[in-house]
Amino acid sequence: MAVAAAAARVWGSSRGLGRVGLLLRRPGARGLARSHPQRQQQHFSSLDDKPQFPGASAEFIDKLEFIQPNVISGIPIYRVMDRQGQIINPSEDPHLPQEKVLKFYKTMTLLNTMDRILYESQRQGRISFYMTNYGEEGTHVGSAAALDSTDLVFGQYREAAVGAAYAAKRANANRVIICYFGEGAASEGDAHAGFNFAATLECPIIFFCRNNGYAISTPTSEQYRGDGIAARGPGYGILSIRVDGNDVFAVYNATKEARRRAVAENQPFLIEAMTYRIGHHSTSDDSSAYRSVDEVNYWDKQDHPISRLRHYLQSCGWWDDEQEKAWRKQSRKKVMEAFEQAERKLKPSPSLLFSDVYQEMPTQLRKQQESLARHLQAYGEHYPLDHFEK
Ligand SMILES: Cc1ncc(C[n+]2csc(CCOP(=O)(O)OP(=O)(O)O)c2C)c(N)n1
Ligand SMILES: [Mg+2]
Repeated sequence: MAVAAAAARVWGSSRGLGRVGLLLRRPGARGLARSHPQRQQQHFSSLDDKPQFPGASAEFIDKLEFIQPNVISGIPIYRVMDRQGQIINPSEDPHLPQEKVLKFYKTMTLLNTMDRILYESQRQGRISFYMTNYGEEGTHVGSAAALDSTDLVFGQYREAAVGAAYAAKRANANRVIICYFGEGAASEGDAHAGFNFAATLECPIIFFCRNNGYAISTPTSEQYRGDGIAARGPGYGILSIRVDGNDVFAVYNATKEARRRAVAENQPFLIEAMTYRIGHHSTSDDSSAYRSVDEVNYWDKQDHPISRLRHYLQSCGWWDDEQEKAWRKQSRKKVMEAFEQAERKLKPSPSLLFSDVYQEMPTQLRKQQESLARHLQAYGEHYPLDHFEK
């Protein structure tokens, strides 16, 4: 509760005190927030109440004092289930039907199986590159399950999503845009521009940051100095929350509520899901060079999103060891079949390298296309061209 109290003090609000509940925190205490200055006039009872500068509602002080960076710190982490899969606060239980929770579990474990098989395939030289999702299954599945089928999803590393959200707002499309990115990507200039555009243009977007502790080999301690990514939201005037990303229900509740409000109120939301990247960054990385096996084992064995949900399912009597065994076998078969089917397909034609970017091909690109054609003409026998579509 000390953390909740500290957070309430920092955010200048007493809401949320006394219970750990889903509370998307309203940024700052700006009196004029969300009211457009040209549309709405403020009436002041005395000259002292009047903000002296446009763009800030501040009191004057007569003592030189720099604001400590830790003024916004210790943002609490919203969770619904504990590590044993028990619901902590019954009023936060999403009360999802058995069928839906089983779908969560099966999707999370299928992703796990897919990771294992595709990672091995890369090692065997059957595919060129792969990135696993180990440990982050709760963030993917919990957030996706809270969206509508017409919502637009921008996958990792595509921080230009704000434009699509603005278009959706103008079209009055009743849809939300969700943009996924890592805590490393949040350091890019584009992320900051995106936050500011979304806030000022009042766009229906969810910025969903998966804070998994690392950006390739860079740990969060070297990535930023503030209190994570959620702490940046208030600076941009964005409603923000930090959730336990290993708790699929917490992720689901937060995304669902952010989605509902983003559409209803035309405003952006920032969700920071705390999780841990158990796998290497990608098949080109060896994470033993920069972190200990003990650290990885801790998250794998002590706080894993899949085991947490499995505990929940078992305590409801909805899942047992027999079902687990059968499903593991079935999911492996499913992935293997899809993989073999995909392997039999011809590779896309090299000509597609040059299409779908420009309506009219620029000279430089045309030159490259001609150069590739000449190259294949001369050295075609070194390429398995019969493996490619024409
Ligand atoms: C502009 C840019 N700089 C660097 C890279 C190389 N790069 C690819 S992934 C990555 C790390 C991203 O980390 P994070 O955003 O935390 O996502 P995670 O891999 O942890 O999911 C980097 C630096 C890139 N793709 N683009
Ligand atoms: Mg990361």
